[in-house]
Amino acid sequence: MPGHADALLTQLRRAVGECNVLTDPAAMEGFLADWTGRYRGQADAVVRPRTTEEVSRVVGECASVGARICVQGGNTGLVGGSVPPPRDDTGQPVIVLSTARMTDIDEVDAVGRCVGAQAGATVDAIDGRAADAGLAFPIDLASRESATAGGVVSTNAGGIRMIRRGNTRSQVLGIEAVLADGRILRRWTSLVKDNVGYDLPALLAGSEGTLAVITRVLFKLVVPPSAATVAVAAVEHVEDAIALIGAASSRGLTVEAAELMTEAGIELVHEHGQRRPTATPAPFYVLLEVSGVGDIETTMAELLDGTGGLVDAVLEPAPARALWGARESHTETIARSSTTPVVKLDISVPIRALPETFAELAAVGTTSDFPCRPILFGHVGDGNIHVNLLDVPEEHAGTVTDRVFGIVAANGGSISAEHGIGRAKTAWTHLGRSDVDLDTMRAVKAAFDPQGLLNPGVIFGLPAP
Ligand code: 2HG
Ligand code: ZN
Repeated sequence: MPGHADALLTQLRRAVGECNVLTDPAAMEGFLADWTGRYRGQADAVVRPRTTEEVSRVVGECASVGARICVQGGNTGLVGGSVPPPRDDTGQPVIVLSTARMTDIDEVDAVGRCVGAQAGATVDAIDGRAADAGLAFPIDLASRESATAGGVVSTNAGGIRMIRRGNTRSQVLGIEAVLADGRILRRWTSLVKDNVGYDLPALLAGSEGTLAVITRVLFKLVVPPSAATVAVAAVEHVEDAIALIGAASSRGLTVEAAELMTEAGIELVHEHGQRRPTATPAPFYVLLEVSGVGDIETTMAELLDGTGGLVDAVLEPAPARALWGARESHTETIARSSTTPVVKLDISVPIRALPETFAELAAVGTTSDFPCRPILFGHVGDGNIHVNLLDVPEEHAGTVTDRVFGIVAANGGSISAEHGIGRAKTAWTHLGRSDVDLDTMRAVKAAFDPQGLLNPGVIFGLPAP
């Protein structure tokens, strides 16, 4: 570590306290590797501020010596965006700025239907606070107990309620963030109409820690549905699942969630202790959570009766945790079942292209020159499929990713639906954005972070050595 890094550490200890600057390799270990085990980086220290002011001091000290900062929330992102780069050719110190101690959640504003939370507050904790006030947090995802406010905003996470409520960006009313020079940017208003200039909170949402360090977020809250029911239909074709979702909307039901799974995924989670959703297996399973007025169970049962390709079905009042459990345990079970780090791709295509794309993606396992087990599942109502490829030999990870993204691009889709680009997909951004678009994004990055200190390598890749 260069000499000026020692001076930096001294300043960081002054800013956040001795015990919140970790330099011991064993203590830092968990902050340097991501949840998937695929991405691992190096850092000189892990710094754990408690307040926005401390973050400001940390970032200011780093800026003064050109130190790089990797921002980390729950570290359960799936694209390597929350761990430092594997190498640093600049010779500058690298720190991980963990928001783990920034967990405060404000009192709910029940009239304005919003709540402020520090970046490290988990989705689950924010939802709990909202529930105490008779409201709900409109963002929900399987990793709710680890995903943080800062993490879901900086990745513009989608999740299981996106079909109903929109993405995370659209739930953000206000934001507080520390800029790359240490100044604090605060847009904090519960006004839903406020058109004074650029929408900077919307820009920071989805910027993956490359533009500023998000420290606090003012989120919208919603009124939860008074009654909801969960159906799982085991069907022959992807088309049948899509038709059922459309039919539910047409009958006046509100679709709260719509998730697709395959027999391969259900069989796997069943082997690991989950209940099979239906007694009879089928190639596909669609989980539909609907709300509405009147007898929604009868309406849903009628819709299931009329569903083409239906093999079996089950209906339970929400929250129907066992039905959701089969869906939500996919990620962890897949991670435990692969002999190599799972190649995790998160794509979306127009709904009309889903059946064809799904078939092409499922065939990647059999058309590859090496054995590989695809398990596909995801937020079918949003056209979003999580392509998980198990047992891919590490040296073939790039080739198989190329193949999947080629299929997605040919079907008019996106190579990153909701997980972001991180470090994982920097080589493929040209498939989703033109040169002009990418140049404009680089210009925005340069305006916010002229020294390139924040999450170097994320979204844009590292400069060639
Ligand atoms: C989900 O929808 C997450 O459960 C994770 O986005 C997806 O593991 C995955 O590929
Ligand atoms: Zn997802």
